[in-house]
Amino acid sequence: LDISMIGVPIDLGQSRRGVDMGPSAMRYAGAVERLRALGHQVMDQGNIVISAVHEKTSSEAGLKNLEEVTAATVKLAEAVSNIVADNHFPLVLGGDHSIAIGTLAGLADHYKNLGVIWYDAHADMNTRETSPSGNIHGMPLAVSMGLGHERLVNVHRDGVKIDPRNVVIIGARALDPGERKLIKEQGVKVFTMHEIDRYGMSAVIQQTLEYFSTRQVDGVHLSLDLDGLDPLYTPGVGTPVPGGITYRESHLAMELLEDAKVITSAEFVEVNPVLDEYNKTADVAVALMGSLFGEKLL
Ligand code: DIR
Ligand code: MN
Ligand code: MN
Ligand code: MN
Repeated sequence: LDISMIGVPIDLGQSRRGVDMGPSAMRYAGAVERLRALGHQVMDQGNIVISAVHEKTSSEAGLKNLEEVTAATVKLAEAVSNIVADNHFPLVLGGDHSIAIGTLAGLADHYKNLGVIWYDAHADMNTRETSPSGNIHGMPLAVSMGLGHERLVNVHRDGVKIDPRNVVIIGARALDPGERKLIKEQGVKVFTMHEIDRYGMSAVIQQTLEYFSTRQVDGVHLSLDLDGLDPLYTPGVGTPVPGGITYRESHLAMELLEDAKVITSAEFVEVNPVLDEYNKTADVAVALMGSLFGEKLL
């Protein structure tokens, strides 16, 4: 593959500082070298420039740092769209999960029926009205479905970027009341920890792939929030939730996705080295990239 890597050093979509260092942490953990060792061409495009300073950010009721997050996602959407136009694989390094608004907006230029795997402890389907926190990283999936503040919904191009019925959430275990309601209303498919425990990750991925095939998707984006894993394995995240996906289940998921050759873009988000134990979370992120891009033991 021709992989174009782009970092988005932003922590303004949530309330804990340090996740803006996620791209550095994953590069330091050897992301580029790991993928090159698998025979891929990797072009590291560096980071999107985030000009905001914390002392001077905007305030809008219920939407923290709306201006700055919007500006960053507009830039990212442009970059991602250009990467796909060049027939390269976009690999986005976060940054908090608000950046997915930009990634999905850029992808929407090229995919008309994109499938999305949202690997996360959370659904990220809040709106200003339902959000308990005002943190935009809890909103990107709703925004991409056209639900939320118009500034966010209209990033890069106006309106809806993805069809809710093309979205599969894996690993959910912390949902807000408004998110539960929206998941049902919008027809989003969710494999909570219950289904992962009950049927196993292998069956969950197989059902995901079968579902995408009935949906006739024209690509699949993997949006992987490191808090989808149990904090035992990825402690360096801002909103850890116990009872999560294991290290081994996560590798299996990546391996099965690689075997199926369906993933057309990916992002790894919420790595916060300030909260981490010796870069453990970035190491896991990069190891998962290895599996996703074809690493095999034998
Ligand atoms: C919570 C937390 N649902 C919120 N969301 C997180 O603030 O909207 N998403 N942590 O990754
Ligand atoms: Mn090229
Ligand atoms: Mn998330
Ligand atoms: Mn999360």
